[in-house]
Amino acid sequence: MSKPFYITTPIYYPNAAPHVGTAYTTIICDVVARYKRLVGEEVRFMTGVDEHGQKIQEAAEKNGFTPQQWVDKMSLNFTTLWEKLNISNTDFLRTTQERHLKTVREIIKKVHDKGDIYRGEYVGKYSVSEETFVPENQLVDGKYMGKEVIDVKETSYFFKLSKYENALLEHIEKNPDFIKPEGKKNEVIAFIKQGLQDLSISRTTFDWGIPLELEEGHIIYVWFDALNIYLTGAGFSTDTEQFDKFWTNGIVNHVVGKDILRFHAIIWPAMLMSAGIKLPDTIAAHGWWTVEGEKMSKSLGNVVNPEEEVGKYGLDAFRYYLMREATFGQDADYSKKAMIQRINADLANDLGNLLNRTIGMQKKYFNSEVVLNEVEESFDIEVKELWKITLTDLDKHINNYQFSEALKDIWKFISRMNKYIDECEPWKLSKDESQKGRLSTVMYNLVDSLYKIAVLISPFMPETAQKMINQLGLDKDVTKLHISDIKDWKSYPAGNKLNEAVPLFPRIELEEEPKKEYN
Ligand code: MET
Repeated sequence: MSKPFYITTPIYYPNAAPHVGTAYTTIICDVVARYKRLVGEEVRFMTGVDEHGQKIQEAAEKNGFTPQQWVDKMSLNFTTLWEKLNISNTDFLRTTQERHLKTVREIIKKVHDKGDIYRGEYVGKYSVSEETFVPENQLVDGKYMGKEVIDVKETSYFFKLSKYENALLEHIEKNPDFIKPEGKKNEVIAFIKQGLQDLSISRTTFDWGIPLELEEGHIIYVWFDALNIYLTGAGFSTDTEQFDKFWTNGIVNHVVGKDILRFHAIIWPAMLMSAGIKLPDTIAAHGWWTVEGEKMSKSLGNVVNPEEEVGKYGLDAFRYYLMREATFGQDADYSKKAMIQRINADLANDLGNLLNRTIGMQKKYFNSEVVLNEVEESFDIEVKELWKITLTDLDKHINNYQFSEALKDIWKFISRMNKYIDECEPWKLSKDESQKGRLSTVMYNLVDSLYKIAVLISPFMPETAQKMINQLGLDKDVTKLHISDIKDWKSYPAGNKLNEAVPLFPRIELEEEPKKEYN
């Protein structure tokens, strides 16, 4: 029996609307969650928002709201977007929820009881936009990640992060899946080896946060509050049985952007070690999106709005593009031209045509009825072999967060089936009465392969998969299928009838690039 699976997105700061990067992280988790359900695992999938801290308080004030009003309003941008993007999360958490406050209080108590919290003074720089304390050596021209920093001098409680240096290195070394991909893992190791400083975990110069019970006037540093949300989401403060099932005895995966990997791969595991709680199994860090070759930024006005993109290209094309275009862990470029090329070549052409041609021929030759005779030829053996490989490799790819590779392999199979049509030439077979058996075999194989393809793409493109299942005349809910339904050849019920073909993805004409004028 496989273990229960728990996957999390970071909790996003709700002070800005979600952009393509936020959508990407969440879609990654959705694809993995859907895939895990498909292979029969019990899945919890949480996302949410990070509502405390100086950044939120300042934004609220600037906009004339109280912090609570502000986050109540802004967090709706996330819940509505996730619905539009067909995200199958099982929970949506906010750090202002009572169940989370309970978790944080309990964790602080455990860490304090362990002797890992002490009182001191923080003197140094702080980046409000990143909500992080910044050591002098990380400043470039007095700025951190291109943004202003402020001077902070305040009494503060500290967490003994430095104490966990060796334990962290040892854990990373012993658990090769702990940080993915490899390159990012090496960066974390190098960072720890430079030496870790204790972490300031309380602030006193503003009040939008969870009070630290150790001393009046201190609120908990936003990251020391927010990271605990992963425990809250597994039921830490509300449902011990569920927590044991999904956290202690399950598989826990956190997906994060590369900019917040250090918080997750250093601070978070150290907190858990201190509190005596099992560490997550995998922290997977993805890269950033540039837009048409440029850094995405508000000042450049090129921030990609996921909702608009979905309006232009359709939801599943958007999901497909993000997952296909980026090599996990590396930066990728969001470009209109590449998007249109993928839609036309991969979706309309390769996938759409395979479905259309098959349904069309089945109608013409067999009045849409899928008949099974077994008149095999060598091409059939080849495609069946490829099918087996596709299925095994897909599992490896998804477990390694290699979505682009996973899709490439599915598309290799799609292309192989398109080639199969050309090799088998059903239009010729149909002219020869003695080839009727062979013709029905060829057509059956095509239909069966489409059923399989629909199931394999369902984690990536759930709506498209459902449309395919419907056109294939199957009365099934694609989210309820199990991979074993399509594992073997001949999974399509012979004798069944196909429905009418409806194009899945209309082709998009790429407008001419506007010509540059020179004087
Ligand atoms: N709010 C943080 C961010 O968006 C993530 C916190 S995850 C515990 O960068």
